Amino acid sequence: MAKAENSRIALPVGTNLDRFIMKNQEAFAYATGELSQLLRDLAYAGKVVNREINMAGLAGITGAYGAENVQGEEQQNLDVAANIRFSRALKKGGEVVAVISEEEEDIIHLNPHGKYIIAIDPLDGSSNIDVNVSIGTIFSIYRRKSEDGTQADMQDVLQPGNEQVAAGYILYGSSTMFVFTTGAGVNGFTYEPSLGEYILSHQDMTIPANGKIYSVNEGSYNSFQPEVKEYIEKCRERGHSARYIGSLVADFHRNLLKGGIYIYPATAKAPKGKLRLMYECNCLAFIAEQAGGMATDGKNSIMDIIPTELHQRVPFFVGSKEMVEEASQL
Ligand code: P6P
Repeated sequence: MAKAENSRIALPVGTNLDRFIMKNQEAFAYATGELSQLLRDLAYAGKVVNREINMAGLAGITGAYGAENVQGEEQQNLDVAANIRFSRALKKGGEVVAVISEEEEDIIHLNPHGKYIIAIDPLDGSSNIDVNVSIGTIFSIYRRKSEDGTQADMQDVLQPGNEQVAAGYILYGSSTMFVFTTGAGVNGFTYEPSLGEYILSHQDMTIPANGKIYSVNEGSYNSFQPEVKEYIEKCRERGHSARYIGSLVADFHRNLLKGGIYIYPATAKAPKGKLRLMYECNCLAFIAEQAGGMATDGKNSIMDIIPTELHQRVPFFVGSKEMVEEASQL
């Protein structure tokens, strides 16, 4: 179960990420040091991607790459660049036996002696890159199930969200933040570029039990199922604010801080929902639950879903516990 098997070690705001990971390492489930190194590798790749995003307009790397990913979505140059950066960092780190990525059709096999599996969306919301809207990296970490020294198999990569040992996101916004959990609460680190360090700025993040913000693309309202329409009507009657950035990590992060619900339901264009279970929904579901929130597919807990495909899509309801509960019981 992706429950807190760890004791929380409170460290002061201003602690850098390396020190935080080191001090908490003893508390990590399966504390072996490899998970610590893996988190550092992801954080490092995030620094490189952050620099490329900030320079994109000047370095001529915005815009479309000229190919589609396995989802049939037009890849942006920075999608491809981010995928390369994270894959290289994980390959070099040696802790990972395999990666599943939004940008790769099949499993990426790395070190046969690696203990961990990564599921990653290297750069979510990439259609917003050229208009300077916040975007993000989303990741999950699982322990391999198969024998050391072998190639990862589908049993390794198709694990339910409850098996995650860690999850996080990097938000490339007005400031860049690294937010993650290892099952002992959620902590947020703000990137200080002049130091090249992530600094603890949001300790033990908790999402308000209720909120007044709902995030959904109401342009698809006519194709929503009746219970989704019913919930949106309730939000409108209550005078809640509609806030939808079109970038999942940005919408999720705001709702985590202020309270609210993000919904990407089944629509006519996306009958199973648009978001991917393995490298978007499970990751944010783990963080939401660790922060006291909730995540469902509109009925059942996201992290209970037994995956059947690498790029499986699911409807996604995530955020304040009371809001997600109500929306999922209609
Ligand atoms: P729509 C971005 O493509 C994304 O995966 C999420 O970041 C975002 O919340 C959603 O899709 C936006 O999708 O259909 O509302 O444009």
